[in-house]
Order: sequence, then structure tokens, then C-alpha cells
Amino acid sequence: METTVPARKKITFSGIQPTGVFTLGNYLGAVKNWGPLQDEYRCIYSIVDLHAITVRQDAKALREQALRCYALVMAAGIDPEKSILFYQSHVPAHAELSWALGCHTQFGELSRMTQFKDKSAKHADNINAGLFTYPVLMAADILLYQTDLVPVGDDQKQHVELARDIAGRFNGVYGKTFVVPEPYIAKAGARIKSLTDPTVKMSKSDPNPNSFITILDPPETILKKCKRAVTDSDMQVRYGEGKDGINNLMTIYSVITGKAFDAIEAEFEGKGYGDFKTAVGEAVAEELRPVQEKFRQLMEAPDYLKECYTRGAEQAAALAERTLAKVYKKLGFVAKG
Ligand code: AQP
Repeated sequence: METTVPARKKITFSGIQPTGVFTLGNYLGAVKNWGPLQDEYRCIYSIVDLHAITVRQDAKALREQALRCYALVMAAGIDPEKSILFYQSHVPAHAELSWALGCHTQFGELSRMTQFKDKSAKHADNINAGLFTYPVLMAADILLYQTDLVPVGDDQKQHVELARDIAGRFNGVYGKTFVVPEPYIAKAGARIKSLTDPTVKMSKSDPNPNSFITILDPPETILKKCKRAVTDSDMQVRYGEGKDGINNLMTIYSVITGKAFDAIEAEFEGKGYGDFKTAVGEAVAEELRPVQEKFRQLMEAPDYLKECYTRGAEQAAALAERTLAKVYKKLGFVAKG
């Protein structure tokens, strides 16, 4: 009798840093896209707290943010029964593989990373080695799980490409060890811009809170931030060159409502920016309402959250240790007795 081997479900891995309450940028560019992948893929998602300390953090605030971040990811649609959701620091294999991969990554490659250049400019008083080797840890995060697909915002594309290069190089030297992952970048919303300077990306660690909308902002704050968003003096809602602020608001509105840019232009034909900004604010508030509601419920169930992240770490560690053992063997380390 012929037996058919079921195809292995493809694996996705992605992470988010608990460096603050995540923003509309993190949500539209990454986390919102994670949920729909859960039925088709074996999804592995991590709160990447090891990455967060590349920038100086207050320990108490980081712990609280990390707990909220876990609940927020669940509130945004990640079901821990379907996906593996865990804290990076709970699985030591991430740091261990990072060391091994760091010994196979060139100084010159890391020097070219734009995030390193941006972050070292922003934190000139703390350009630490971790900030420099961040992409190696990210490569370890991805490669540990034999990941096929990495759903990220556009800003992380360069890091995923480096992970691909490292995987290819390691496989070339030691024989097939890692799956070479592909970035998975949403067509729309992959780079949401700051509301106060629409030439730069919206970031949760931006010192100006008016520059971003957080997932937990109340509707009146969202509306206020949208109304204050920097635009231009053209007064026409249309997507075009030199209209970064309006382009950004149109992108947000389009990703949330599913409306195409020309439909949005028609909807606001002859209307001022005030009406448009109000519509964007209301759409964002409505989109986030169920996420905020679910988040509040989860935060009232700390034991349940703990159960989820404990199980998540066990599941992740089992997979990660398998890859790490394979790597150590290929590198020539003596096996544990
Ligand atoms: N503005 C953005 N638009 C679209 N996607 C974005 N992402 C981040 N900002 C935007 C995506 O969100 C995921 C998680 O990001 P992260 O927390 O791991 O780190 P980050 O990219 O450095 O995000 P922030 O908000 O700018 O954090 P801080 O301020 O701490 O550095 C990633 O998939 C990212 O692409």
C-alpha cells in the first residue's frame, strides 16, 4: 500500500521588542499580519526582550512592558493554542546560537546595517556591542526554528537578508544545516511614518508621543494625534510626491478600511484635511477598540498569561535545542554525556 508523507507545514517566525506599548506602525506593518498566517503555517512569535536591552532600559518598566506586550500580541489575534508565543530570554538557545553565528558574520556586513547607523546616531552615548551585533541575534532567532517565512515591516528587510546570507554561508561550509528564510512584507502598511515627521518611520521609542499612536491610546487621543498630524498646504486629499504626511494618513486609512487610494481621493474630493483626519482617527480608533477590550480582559488573568508563556517557552526550547545540537555537532564540539 502506498503511504503518503504529509507535507511539513511551513514555519514562520517573527518578534517584537517590548520597548514600549507597540505602535500603529508595529501593528499595521507586522503584528496584524501574524494572525491570519496561523492556520496555514506553523507560527512562532517571540517577545524579543534580549534585543530590547541594546538600548538602556529601566528594569521595572521593561518587565511591565514585556508583560503587557505579551497580552497585546494575544489581543491582536495570536492564539497560543495555534502558535508558539514566548519570551526570547526564556530560551537560552537564542543567545547560544547567536555566538556561533557571530563567528560566521563579518564586521563589514554588520557595519552596513542601516538600523545600526540610525540607532547609534540616536543613542550616541551608548553605542554598545549589542547594538552592533543585534542582526546576528535576529539571525539566530530566525534560523533556530528552520523558519521559511519572516513576516516583518520593511525596516527589517535588511536584517532578514543578512540572516539569509549567514544561513547560506554556514550551509556552504558545514553542509545543509538551516532553512534559508524569505522575508514576508505586507504590500501596504509596511512602513508607517511618524505623524510629526512623515519622512521617518513611526517608532515606539520616539521621545515625542505625538509622533506615534499606540495600540492602547484612547479614541480621543487617537483623534487628537491624527488631527495634529503634519500635512501640507495643498489641501487636497491625494497621494503624491511631496505629500508625505497625507500619503501616510492615506496608507493608514487604506490598510484599515481596505479602500484603494483612488477611492479615498474620491471620498474626500472637495473636502478639507480636517474631515479626512477625523475619518482616519475614527477608523483607527474603531480598528483598535476590540484589541484594547481583549487586552483588558487578558491583563485581568495573569495566571493564564503565565501558563501561556511557560508553555510557549517549553515548545520553543524543544525546537531550538534540536537546531543548536545540530550546529554544535557540525562545529566539532564534544557532545554532552
Ligand atoms: N513604522 C513602522 N511601520 C511598519 N512596520 C513597522 N515595524 C516597526 N515600525 C514599523 C515592524 O514592527 C515589528 C516589530 O518591531 P520591533 O519592535 O522589533 O522593532 P523596530 O522595528 O525597531 O520597531 P520600533 O517601533 O521602531 O521600536 P524601537 O523604537 O524600540 O526601535 C517589525 O517587524 C518591524 O519591521
